[in-house]
Amino acid sequence: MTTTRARSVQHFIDGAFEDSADAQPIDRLAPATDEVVSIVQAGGAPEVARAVGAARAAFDEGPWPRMTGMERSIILGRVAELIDRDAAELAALDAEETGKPIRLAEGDIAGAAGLWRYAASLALTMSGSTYTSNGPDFTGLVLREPIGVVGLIVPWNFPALILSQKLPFALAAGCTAVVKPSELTSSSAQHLVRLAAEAGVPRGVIGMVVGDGRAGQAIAEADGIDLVSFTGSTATGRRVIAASTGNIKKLSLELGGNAANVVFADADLEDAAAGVVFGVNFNNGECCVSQPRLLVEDSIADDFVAEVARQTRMLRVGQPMDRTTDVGALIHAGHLQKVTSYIGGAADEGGEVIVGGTRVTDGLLARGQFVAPTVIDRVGPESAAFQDEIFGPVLTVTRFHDQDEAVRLANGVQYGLANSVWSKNVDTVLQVAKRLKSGTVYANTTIDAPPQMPFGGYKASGVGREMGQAGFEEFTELKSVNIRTGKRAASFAIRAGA
Ligand code: TXE
Repeated sequence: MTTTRARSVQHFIDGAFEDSADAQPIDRLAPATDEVVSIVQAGGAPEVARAVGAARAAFDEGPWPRMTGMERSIILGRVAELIDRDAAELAALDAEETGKPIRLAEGDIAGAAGLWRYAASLALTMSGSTYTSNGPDFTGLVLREPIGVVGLIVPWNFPALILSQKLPFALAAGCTAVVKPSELTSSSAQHLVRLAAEAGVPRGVIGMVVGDGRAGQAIAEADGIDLVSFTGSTATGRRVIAASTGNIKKLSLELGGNAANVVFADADLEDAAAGVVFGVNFNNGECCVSQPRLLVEDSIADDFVAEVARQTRMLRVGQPMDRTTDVGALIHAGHLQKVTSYIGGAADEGGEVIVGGTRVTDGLLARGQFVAPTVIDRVGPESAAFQDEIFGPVLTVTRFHDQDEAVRLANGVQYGLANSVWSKNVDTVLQVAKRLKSGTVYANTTIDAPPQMPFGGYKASGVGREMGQAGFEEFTELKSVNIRTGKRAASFAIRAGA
């Protein structure tokens, strides 16, 4: 059903918003109501080529890479202030298009502003190093330079936030960018691009091509792009790798996850139970660091699972704009179908569904893609519900006897993005944290992402890091400049060790 208030979402190329020349736009249905809320232009190779051309010219000839870090920092800081100014509008856009609760969308926007502020500070400190150990007549400079034009492909689960994990860091380094938001959630990206222009980011520095995988594919293939930073599924990440080989692009890939919450008997169990319930239901479970696998020491398992089940029953499934909602609508009908089929599959394999397990269809919720927060006890490690990224509010419970078994279970999936360990014994916490194969380990806490901590995955969860100093440096190249002073020695003399 189309409503009269459906927004138009356009490409932003060389400083101007525009439609595609001929492709049919994409209707975006709000997942909570099934009404069309956005009409999104469907870009492809022609739009990407033009946006890349403008970004290339802005990089090769424009002012942005030539500004001082201070000048770039001031502009990025101004974007953060504009995000604060428009926070309510940005949060409403993301809540409507993702189906997530408005309180969480507000948290995303505050986090996005924080990322622009943090990146503004990095613009000031971009630096290389100097070697005085190359010999008396040599000084070795390692220069850090912006990598060039970057392609930023963003998913739907944290539209403004994940864009802000990439774009301000690239800009801080002096890069220019072509952005592609998800076709499901492009409106906040359109607003952010406007704010960047208002803050003074020069024309051509940021281009945006909206549309589906065809636009993403064209970015991954484009010879004029030097690096692609992609967040999305592991399957699409593999396509990005294959498409990127023409000009040997640098890639930074943040792919799927399937985190475990490892709870030992000596944990603060009240705290741990609240953390487990939050960790799997946060953002409707549609979160790459979501924690859908509870691994619990068998001596406390029955009582602990009962407490987790009790707290899960208290969660309120509801409309995204209702401030009392804990769990909103899933992203689209196909995804709801995928999530419920994992629940059915686990039950068929002997898992005990002790909370939820079904779609929620009370009253107006019947129009949207709502599923009850679910707990499935006694799920084996071979089950698809244990192995795959379900991406919904679905917790599986598996018991362990000792630390070795806990670590083996936690690491026994293809992903390695994040895990949590709960214990009051510092030996256990550190031993387990070191043995877990994931880019992030939370100890006695759950999902959080301070901008200064690097974030990324082991194994099939990806390559490269976002945020932190390491995330900033992804957008740079190093150049070694070895400077000789004084007269050069004989022509073919090679210094020892060179
Ligand atoms: O992701 P895609 P989908 C996982 C999660 C989810 C599953 C599928 O398990 O259920 O992936 O989601 C663009 N070349 N995550 O299909 O396809 C696409 O337009 C280049 C985890 O929505 O990976 C969008 O902008 N780009 C994840 C972006 O890729 C392409 C977040 C992500 O979409 C492309 C999202 C192509 N060939 C899903 N095809 C996380 N790590 O948080 C599509 N795209």
